[in-house]
Amino acid sequence: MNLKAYLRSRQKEIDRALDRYLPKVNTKPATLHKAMRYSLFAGGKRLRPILCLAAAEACRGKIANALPLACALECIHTYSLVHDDLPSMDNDDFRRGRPTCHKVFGDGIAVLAGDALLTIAFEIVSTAKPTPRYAMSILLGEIAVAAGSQRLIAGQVADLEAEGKNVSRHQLRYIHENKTAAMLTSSVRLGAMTANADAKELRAITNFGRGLGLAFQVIDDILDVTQTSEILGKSAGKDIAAKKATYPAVIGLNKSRAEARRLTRNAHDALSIFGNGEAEALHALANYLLEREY
Ligand code: GRG
Repeated sequence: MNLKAYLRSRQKEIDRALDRYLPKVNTKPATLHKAMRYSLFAGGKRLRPILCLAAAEACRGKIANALPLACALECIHTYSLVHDDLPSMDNDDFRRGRPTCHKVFGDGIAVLAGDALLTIAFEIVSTAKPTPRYAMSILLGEIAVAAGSQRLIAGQVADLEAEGKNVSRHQLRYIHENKTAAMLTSSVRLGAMTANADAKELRAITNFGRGLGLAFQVIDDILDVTQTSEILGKSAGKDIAAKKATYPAVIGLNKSRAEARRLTRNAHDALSIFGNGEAEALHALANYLLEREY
């Protein structure tokens, strides 16, 4: 498949849908809506929504039915980046190739833009079409748990508390599984749910998401030490500067690369139940994430 064209077309589709879901810039309070849109349309890769749509496709679902979940995932992801960049957290000036939300709108509006992006995600989910196996309560529960105090936020807490400390490989895995892999796993699970996946398909998609989600963060850690800020669109080398718990810091660069390859192989293997090219896009996305440069 032509992955470049596939990614471009999916990104456009997701951007159009996000534009429909978000209040316009001049809607009162205009500063808030401007700030939400500034961060949401800053040029993110749209990985979580694209994975959600690809999982729906693998389970023979309709893209239109997965789009609300895909957009909700991107809103939550963007909120987490806006808050992560705040001076009280990672204190970053640069994200998605431009100044961070708080640098442009101030800390107060950036906090509120993050809050509003998180909240609107649930409003968007409420417009989704449930399927016979997955009621609205299941869809809402899935995304709330992934973004909640025992997953995304738990990972962020553990990450903050690990700064400057020697962490074990076990603790590092806990951080990555929660801070990064949980949302990526839920992205593919939600896509599968909108396609009314059966238990076997959902299990396969979940295992794919876990492998890919962990591999994604190992690669992110590697890129932080091997790439420039210009290519990443965010400040490179921050992990070392902030004494962050990362794979290269704990097991070294070569072993980290081998671990990313091993986890990606596991992700591919999990898809073996799908036939007739159904999971072609998921396979291609896993390879792309392993080879990516930013
Ligand atoms: C504030 C609750 C809260 C959580 C923050 C997202 C996050 C957790 C921290 C940001 C730093 C970091 C390394 C997060 C891990 C996830 C990750 C690699 C995010 C970047 O995702 P990409 O590469 O970004 O998909 P784009 O900009 O392309 O969407």
